[in-house]
Amino acid sequence: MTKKKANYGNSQTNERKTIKKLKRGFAYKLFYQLGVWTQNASLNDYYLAVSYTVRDRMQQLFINTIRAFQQKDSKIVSYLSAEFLMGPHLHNNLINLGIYDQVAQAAAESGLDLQQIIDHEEEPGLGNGGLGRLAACYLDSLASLEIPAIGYGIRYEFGMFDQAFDNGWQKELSDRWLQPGNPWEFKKADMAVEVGSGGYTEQYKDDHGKLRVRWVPGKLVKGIPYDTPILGYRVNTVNMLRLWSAEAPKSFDFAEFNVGDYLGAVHEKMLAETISKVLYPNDEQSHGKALRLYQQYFFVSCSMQDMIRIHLFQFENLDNFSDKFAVQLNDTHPAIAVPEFMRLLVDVHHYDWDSAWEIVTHTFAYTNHTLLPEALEKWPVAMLAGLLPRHLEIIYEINRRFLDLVRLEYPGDVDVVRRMSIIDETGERYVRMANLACVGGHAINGVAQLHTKLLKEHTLVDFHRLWPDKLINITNGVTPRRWMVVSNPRLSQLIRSAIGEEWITDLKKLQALEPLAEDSAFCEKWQQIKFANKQDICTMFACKQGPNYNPQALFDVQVKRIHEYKRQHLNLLHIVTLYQRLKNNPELDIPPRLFIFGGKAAPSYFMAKLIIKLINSVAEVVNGDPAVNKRLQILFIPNYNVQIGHIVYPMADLSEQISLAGKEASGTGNMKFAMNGALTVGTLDGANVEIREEVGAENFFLFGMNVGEVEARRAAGYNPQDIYNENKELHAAINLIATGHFSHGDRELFRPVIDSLLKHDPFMVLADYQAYVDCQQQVGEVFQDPQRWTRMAILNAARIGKFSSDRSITEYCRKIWQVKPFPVALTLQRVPDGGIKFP
Ligand code: B1H
Repeated sequence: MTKKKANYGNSQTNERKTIKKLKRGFAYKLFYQLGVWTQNASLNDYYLAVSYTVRDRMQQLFINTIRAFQQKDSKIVSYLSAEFLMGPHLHNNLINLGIYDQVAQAAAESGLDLQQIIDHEEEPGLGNGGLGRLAACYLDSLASLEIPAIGYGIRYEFGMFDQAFDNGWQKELSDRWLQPGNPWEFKKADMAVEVGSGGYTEQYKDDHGKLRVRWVPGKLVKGIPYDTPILGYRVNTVNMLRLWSAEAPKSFDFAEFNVGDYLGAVHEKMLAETISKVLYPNDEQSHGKALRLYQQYFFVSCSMQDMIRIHLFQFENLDNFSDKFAVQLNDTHPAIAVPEFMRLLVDVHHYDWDSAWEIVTHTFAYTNHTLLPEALEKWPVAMLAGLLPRHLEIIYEINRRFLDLVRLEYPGDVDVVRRMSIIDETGERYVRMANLACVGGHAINGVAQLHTKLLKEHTLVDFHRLWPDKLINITNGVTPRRWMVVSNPRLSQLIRSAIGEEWITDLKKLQALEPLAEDSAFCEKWQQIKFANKQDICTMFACKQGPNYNPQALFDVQVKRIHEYKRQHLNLLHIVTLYQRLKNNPELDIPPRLFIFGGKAAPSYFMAKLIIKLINSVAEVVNGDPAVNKRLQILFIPNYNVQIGHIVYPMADLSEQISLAGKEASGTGNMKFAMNGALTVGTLDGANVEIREEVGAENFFLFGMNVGEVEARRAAGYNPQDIYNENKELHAAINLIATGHFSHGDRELFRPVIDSLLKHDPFMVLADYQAYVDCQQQVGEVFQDPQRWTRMAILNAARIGKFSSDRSITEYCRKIWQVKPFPVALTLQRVPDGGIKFP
């Protein structure tokens, strides 16, 4: 298919011209926009100058896409998410625009190093982990598939904290991502909207004498949109990420000022701005935090008002709203959108309840991302009553009508009514956000086959019984643009030279690599690339205690949030086991291994922080012990984020996906590793199940209990102490930690970890220990046969096509959103030299 595309320098004859223009662009931006000249310019100035120059080249596409949104026959996907973990923009935009080489050349001719400039970018870390990163991958795929889409979220002034280590303990530092200036966003001050809080509701008669309800908020804040263009890969579509920032409304502080309370007004202003100040750094629910609830309401209200404005720009009323917008709720964090849209329709636009409900339920769909009961959101009724009194009334009315339906369906069954109610009345009363989201939308989806199955059987079993077609599966995916082309240029180039470029937008095409797994010349190149990627990381991080890291070693990597269910401590028990084996038998024939960890712990999660300290403590002893440190080393990379992910996935040999079966909804790191030719050691959890199906059981290191076995084991009365007593190596490994070998003799330091494992072991680390250690033995043996290992690695990459986010988004479009690609025609040209005539 040939499309008319914006042509920035991808034809030979234009090449020199483009480079010249780029060079002029850098100088121009430096001089006019940043107000500096080369002698005084800092690296940040150069970064900004280059980024502004690149951004200019996206503008024509961006403005044309926004005009396309305004066409009546285009349907827009609105992705509502409290998190967007975008990662750095510059490199990605260069790749998607197709001007990387020209910009690198122009930079070099200007005396600049493009790589250094790319590395300088402070990434927008507006997410905790998988959920936020998934939103970012989906925005990339939506644009690349030419689906009109807006990502709506919060412009946190402080994103995810920066992690440092202080004597092995995690220290949190504030993330000042906006300080160097953000060249990618456009502030749209005149598109601000107002959002209320508190106050009361009242009845009144409208002009026709009809009795209505309205909310009289006690306070108002202003939401200011900041728009970031989201470029598709080599297409004309440039979608929009619209993030809301909170400010005090002018009228408000003037009112205070007039009565003389200037400081009071400033204080109010500060309070208003607190709303979008900081991302909550938990990968679970932040129980009972009113500010968190208000953050959710704030961005949801701004976004719904924004969509209504866009809609009314084209249509007379909101009757056909759900033909124009498909609104996806990324977990329950934006679920307050359901009562908010009802309020806007009924109270503000004067729809009757039933018509409004029809519009609402045709508009929303909800993605569930977790089975962990502690992560299911619920808000105290009392808190809602104070903050959002009208919404609480609306929730009650939604619930009343819904429970009538439940009673009709299951006459006399009071238990089912109690379970399905949006209000939890078992103790203190709560609003259950998952129930609200299930009732308020037309589709619910899980994020991997196993996850969806468990939702149907457990977490959402009643909803599935009531509406058997509503709950569906859409397995997660990740974008190959960022996770291969941007982050692994060496491998991408090899694949390109072997099978062309189509795989970048059609990942199943990687299948063409399969026969090359038998081609020794190709395998050798593959190995060289992995080796070069590994060397990079050895150069980047010097070992503090022992010899430098060895690029020949097996790079065994676990990067993800630190959480007991993800079982970093199982990995650690294996390390301690190998350490003991080597101490007892220096002749042991095992390949050298470098264990790499990365990940942050929620600041209030004591056990996760202690596990970080434990890993760092074991690292100190192992790396510093000349008896083992040629064959065993540990590297905990601090501050794991998207940027570090770019380095980590391409150099991994082994991907650790070892959560207890039934706990990880999907996982997405597992996909990124396999794409880059790492083999997985993993349980039958989340998307591991499907990855194994795709790559073949013989190319996947499986261990541990499956969900059924976990349940049976627990039902039979799980006692971790028995395993500890019976398993000699495990016993010794635990004792080594407990007796202070890794804590300078301190037997108390790690006692909470040991106690948890021996007394409760909620994530059954001990039950899976032996299977894991045995499986790792097999991993080591296969690694000692490089030909075999490489073949398996190539087959992993060749068969990973299913896990492209393009496939996920295509499914969302077809099964939930009912939207089709809407290619953007370049009707608006770039600003002509002679200027433009204003209307
Ligand atoms: C996932 C979250 C999450 N599931 C609450 N749930 C949060 C919940 O700030 N909060 O309150 C933040 C995040 N994140 C992850 O979603 C799953 O654990 C992964 O398995 C999954 O791959 C990812 C994307 O679907």
